[in-house]
Formats: sequence, structure tokens, C-alpha cells
Amino acid sequence: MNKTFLFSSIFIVMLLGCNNKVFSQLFYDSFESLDMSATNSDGFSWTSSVRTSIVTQHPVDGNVVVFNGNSIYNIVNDGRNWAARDGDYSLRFRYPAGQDWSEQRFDLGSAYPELWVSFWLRVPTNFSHGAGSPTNHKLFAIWMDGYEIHGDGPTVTWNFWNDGNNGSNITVSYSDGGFGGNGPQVQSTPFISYPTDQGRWMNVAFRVKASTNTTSNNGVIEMWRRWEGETVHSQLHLLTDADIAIPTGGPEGWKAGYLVGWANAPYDNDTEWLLDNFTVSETSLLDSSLSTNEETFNNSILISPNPTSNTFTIDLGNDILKETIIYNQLGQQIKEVTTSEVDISSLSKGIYVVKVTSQNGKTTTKKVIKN
Ligand SMILES: [Ca+2]
Repeated sequence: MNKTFLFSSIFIVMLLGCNNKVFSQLFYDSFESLDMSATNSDGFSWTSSVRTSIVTQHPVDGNVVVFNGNSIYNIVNDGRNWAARDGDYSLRFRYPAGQDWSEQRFDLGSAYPELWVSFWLRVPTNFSHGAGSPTNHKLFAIWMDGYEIHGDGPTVTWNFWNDGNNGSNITVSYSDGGFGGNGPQVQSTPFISYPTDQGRWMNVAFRVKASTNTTSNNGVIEMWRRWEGETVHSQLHLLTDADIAIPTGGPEGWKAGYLVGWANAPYDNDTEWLLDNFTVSETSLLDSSLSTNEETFNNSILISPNPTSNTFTIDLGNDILKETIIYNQLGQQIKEVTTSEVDISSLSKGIYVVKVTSQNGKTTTKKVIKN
């Protein structure tokens, strides 16, 4: 190890140490450990799951399942793309055609009056909402003492609904505790456009803050979303008058939840979501250094010539190229290469999205015009 490397390593460790303090991050799982069985030092644990697995896109073996409750190495290699958002591994939620359930539950170990949760989510590459009735799919729920009527504390649930064009609008609802069921679905907001958002990664962030006490309805519920390639989140939901107090008998805040979940409008075709970088924090997950790093990475990449009719070259500055994936404007994958020079002479004229990934897992997208 040379001196420069040693000093930069120490500096990075110091930065990470600071970040953890500043962001009060409670738990983070990038799924790179290939194991969801351990409980972390803050007491967080993954609990029950239905049709979830850790998957990867191996350069030789293709798409591979590596954990499904136990460590395995199941080479599927059927042409589906299981490239993770960061690193090599992500969590897959699988709905076979006509089946209605895929879910991952978690327990925070401790209870927190205010909590942020964020993760990256890839829209299924063949996404179409499904036509069942009722038309909602679950995305995320968090509760204090049992899900909805199963406890006397509040539960907040996000659902997405058929928008009439095979895409989805998202709503939020909550139960105010006292063993009561869900309240009304409110703030319906565009969530996924069909077919243009198929295969896109989005970062979603949720905030839940308990009411001051059982007589004040001042609980806060928020949801934010940033598509890959965007540098700031957009707000999808904001409630500041929610009746979500800590129950008299405890626990003293948000305690458990689930990711993805029941599909009331089962998908017509086999459908799978990928989820990466699950993060739980007591403070905001919007203004993290990740977006700054992404922006810096995006700015450091040069593609030339652009427009081009034959080839273009990708210059990553100080980073090393891992792979480049080219998508058409419908989000369909056209080409995947690992060289910095890319030949697009056989493609039709038009605009293409080029997704560049570095060896250390940084990802960004650029537009290239073929003429
Ligand atoms: Ca990962």
C-alpha cells in the first residue's frame, strides 16, 4: 500500500464516519453481503419474505439467483437483465403471472418517533399495471404496533393504482391506531407511465413523523421520488395533519414494515421488481452526498463525437469503465458493451440513452444522437 492510498483511505473512513453521524443512518443494505439473515448492531433485521431473492447479472453466467433464504447459485440465464443499481447485487420481488404476492418484511429492533426510509426501485422491464379489481398494488408500509387492525398504533401505507393507461398513480393512506383499518387513499399522483418508464430505476424516500400526542393531529407523512439521472427529488405526497400518535402502551414510534407486497390487480405476465440500497435514517435522506457524487460523475463523463453516425468513445476521466448499456427511447435495451469505443452504425437514426457504469459501481446516463 503506498502512502497516498493509505492517506486517502483514512480520509474516506473519516468522511464516512462523519456522514453516519450527520445523517443518523440506522441501517443500510446494498445486498452485496449476499445474506439477509443477520441482525445488525442497532437491532434491525429482515423478517418474513414471500418470493424475494438476491440476484445478480454475471458477465459469463447471465442472470443468477444467489440467495433465497439460503445461499445458492442458481444460474437462470434466460436473457432478463438483473444488473443492480449499485454494486453487483439487488433484491428481486417476483410475481409469476396471475399471482398476487411478493413481499419483504423488516423489524427495526427499536422504535423511532420520526423516520426516513429510502431505496432504489427498478420498474419491471415489461411493466403493465394489471386489470384486477380493486386495482391497487402495495409499495411500502410502516407501523408502530402491528399492521393496520393488528395493533393499536398507526400504520402508513403507500398503494399504486391503475391510471387507465396501463400505468400507475400512487396514493397514501393511514390508520390512526386503536385497532382501526385504513383511512381514505389521498393525494393520487402520477407514479409510473406506461410504457415509457419500463426498466427505469427510481429512488423513493418516505418520511413518517408521529403526532405530538393522541389529541393533536400534527403527524407528518411525505413521499419523494428521483428518477435515475435526475439530481433532485420531487415531492409526491405531503400530509402535515395526520392523526398518527404513539399508542399509550408503546412502542415509542415506528417499529416495523414491509416492502412491495400484495398485488390486488395481479400482473398478466411474469413481473419482477429490483430493489437496491435500502436505507433507514432518523434524518432526511434527500440531501445525501450520493446525489452530489452522481452529479460529479455525470459531469466527468465525455462522449464524443455526439451526434455520430458510426462510433463514439466514452471518456470516464479518473474512473474505469465497467459496462455501457444502450436503450432506445422506449427504454428497451438495445446493446451492451464493455469497451470505451461503441459502434452504433447498425442502429436506426434517433436519440438513444447510454447508461455508463464504472468499476466502482457509479452509474449515470447520457443521451447520444445517431445521425
Ligand atoms: Ca447492490
